[in-house]
Amino acid sequence: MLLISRWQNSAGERVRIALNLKGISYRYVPVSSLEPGEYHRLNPQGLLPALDIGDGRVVPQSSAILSYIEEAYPDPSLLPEDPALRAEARGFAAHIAAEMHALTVQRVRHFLRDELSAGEAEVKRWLARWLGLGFTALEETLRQRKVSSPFCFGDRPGWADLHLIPQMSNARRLGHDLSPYPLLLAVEQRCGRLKPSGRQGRRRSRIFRR
Ligand SMILES: N[C@@H](CCC(=O)N[C@@H](CS)C(=O)NCC(=O)O)C(=O)O
Repeated sequence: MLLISRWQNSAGERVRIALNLKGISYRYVPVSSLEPGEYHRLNPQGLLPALDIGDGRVVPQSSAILSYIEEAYPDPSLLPEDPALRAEARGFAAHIAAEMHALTVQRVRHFLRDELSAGEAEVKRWLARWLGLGFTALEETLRQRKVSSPFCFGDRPGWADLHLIPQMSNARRLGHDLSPYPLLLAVEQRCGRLKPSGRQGRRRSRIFRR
């Protein structure tokens, strides 16, 4: 499989972490290494990442890619066994993808600045609004869990964690203060320490980091 993505692309990071958690080997192809126009031919949506799964098939959208990986390589699962917990993990992740990432991604920031003439302060307010609401909701969700666990929804990192960690790195790069979210920070710290095992471990030093 080929993961076509870009450095510091948080939707791509979700997929990379999922592949690492499942121990699936893949080749990373930086979009910058493709010929001009080639990526749009492969993925008419034009957004990163995309996963080339062979036979000329290219899957766009991290949520679709993650579902494909989970269905094609079910073991180990990225989702909790309990259907209710599964739904909670998916809801947590969807909040990140749809309500935080989609509103703060680079093309939205550029549109605000370049097309709507928003100044630095206004763009900052925009980011603070959507990231602040989002992280507050995520922190509260973890606080309200019926059973607390080292990772978002269990003893192993999975669907929710692989959405959370790249979003936290992304927010930090955008200057958002994460100190009001101790539960999220604790999950991030645990994820950051995880090392891959076996052959994969010799190639990568951490599952959640490059
Ligand atoms: N919903 C998409 C979001 C993809 C997305 O927005 N990717 C960003 C990078 S994180 C991108 O392609 N940006 C390029 C652009 O905005 O033109 C997914 O989850 O894959």
